Amino acid sequence: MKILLIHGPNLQLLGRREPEIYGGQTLEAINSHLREIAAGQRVNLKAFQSNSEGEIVSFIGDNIDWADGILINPAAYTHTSIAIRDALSAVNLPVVEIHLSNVHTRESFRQHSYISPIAVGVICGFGAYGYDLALDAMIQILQRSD
Ligand code: CA2
Repeated sequence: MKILLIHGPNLQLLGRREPEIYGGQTLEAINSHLREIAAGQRVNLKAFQSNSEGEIVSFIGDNIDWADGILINPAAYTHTSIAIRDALSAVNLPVVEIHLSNVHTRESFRQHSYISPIAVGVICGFGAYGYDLALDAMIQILQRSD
């Protein structure tokens, strides 16, 4: 099983700013924890972070023949990016959308997602643990489709 883990803009700051909203773990800590879980389940995980919408679109397209599924926290692009949604739709792989914070308790502009309608499911509000849940969900989804 091959799974992409995509992090959107500013998530490289995790653990260094606003821990009250996004938690105290760094992105590196989240990635290595997830890689550990993935390795134990014989899952190959490829992690990527970018602050650029175009780079995220290209990364998705470049991995069309590699990946079986996509975990993505599109960060602010969740609420703005038709380009990322179109890239995700185009590759036609199961997508799980993740948010560290519970976006539904926050500003109204965070309550619309361009990604959710094309995702299998959305996990939000559980902090870094949401990534564990998302990986677990993706493994179940891919096992069912075998
Ligand atoms: O809750 C989430 O995971 C979000 O995707 C995070 C985005 C926000 O725009 C979404 O509405 C919800 C923001 C990511 C910014 O990351 C930071 C990390 C540390 C310090 C400051 C920003």
